[in-house]
Amino acid sequence: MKRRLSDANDIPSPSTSRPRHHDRPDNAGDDDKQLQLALDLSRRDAQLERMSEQDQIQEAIRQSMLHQEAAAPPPIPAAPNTTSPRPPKAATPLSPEAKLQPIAASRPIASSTKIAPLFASPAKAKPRLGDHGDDGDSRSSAATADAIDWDHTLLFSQEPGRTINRLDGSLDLEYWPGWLLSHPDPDRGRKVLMRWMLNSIQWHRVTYTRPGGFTVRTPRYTTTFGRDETGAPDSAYDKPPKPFPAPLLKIKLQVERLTGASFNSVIVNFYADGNDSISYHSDDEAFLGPNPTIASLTLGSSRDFYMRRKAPAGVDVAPPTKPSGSKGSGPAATRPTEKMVLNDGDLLVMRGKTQAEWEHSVPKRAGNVGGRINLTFRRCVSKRGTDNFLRYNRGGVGDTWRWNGTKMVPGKGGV
Ligand SMILES: O=C(O)CCC(=O)C(=O)O
Repeated sequence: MKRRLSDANDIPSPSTSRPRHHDRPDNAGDDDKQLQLALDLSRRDAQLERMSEQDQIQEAIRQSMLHQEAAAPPPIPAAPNTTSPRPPKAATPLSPEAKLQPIAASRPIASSTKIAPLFASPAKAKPRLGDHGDDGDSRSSAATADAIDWDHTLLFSQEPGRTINRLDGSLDLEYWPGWLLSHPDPDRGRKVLMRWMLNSIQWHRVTYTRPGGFTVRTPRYTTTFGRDETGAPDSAYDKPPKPFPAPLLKIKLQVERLTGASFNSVIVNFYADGNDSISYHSDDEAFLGPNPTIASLTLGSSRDFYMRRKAPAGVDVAPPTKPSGSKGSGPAATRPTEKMVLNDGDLLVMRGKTQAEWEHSVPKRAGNVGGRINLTFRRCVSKRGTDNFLRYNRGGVGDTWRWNGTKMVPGKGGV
């Protein structure tokens, strides 16, 4: 099924995808070649850093999808696995129909010729990041992004991803469990990144009015960085878009290298506890272009991630009639579902027809569920989309929040 854009403003810009990371030479094994590779890689990294700066200037906020928050289901008991460090692979329950294949041919190679050890072993129990009470000590609160060790072999897994394909590409996922590694030094890796985000971001709890007049309070903390590439000035937007902060830009570049996709915006969600959620929706608005690739990175506590097809197996999903996309139809019990648990450091890429044909959600959970941050990288193709992202992730005048080292409190400030 081919989706048409229903809004003349929503013309996708030409693809700017960068070459996939696996195009680079593999480890040759002898010293000279290793040295040459290291030089090439450091040149390439320097180039990426320059691109980062340009991106910081040029990128503008993209639009967020109109999340449908109203029909949040009641909480059910939390999955037993809600703490980090993550348990080994058991975390990805796939239904029997799912085909799980290593993607050997497209395996990305991080920017080192060394094979990175997986430093995910729970050497000593550490408190969960984002869990209330965790970040109360001054050292954690003072965590700065400068402490992060960006050595690719230490921060990013070089394990191959897995493809998850259901119903002949209707659901089309690529999944890297534990992609963002736990670092041998807990003060230099993904935990610091999470602390930095908690402490540095100006969070919003957006309230908006749905057609029909009822008010929705978004059940999680959000913000958004980046913008479409239409070149519209800040003054053209409802709110000035914010550029990517440097640490998120670095993560974005790594996700782009890994996936071959190109992103210009990120939505940041903070689920403070099991009561925070996002209900079933799809990121299929016209302002994301047809068949958008969405890359979703999890930090902190594990949460269930549910997907549900918009129509029963064998029934075509109707194309959206509105630029705001489409919801599923028909009894949910007749529609195929996919249930995963997303853990600390997991990267899930949704691509192809996934947004057109499936919805996804992070349901509420009862019990002691720690904090989780989710970054979803997207590519917004119109100014209208950027305004949408701003409205639904940074809207809500006066409803701004800060992390005080222990919990979220009303307050202003931060990126
Ligand atoms: O938190 C997640 O994993 C999902 C977030 C999401 O679906 C969204 O921001 O659209």
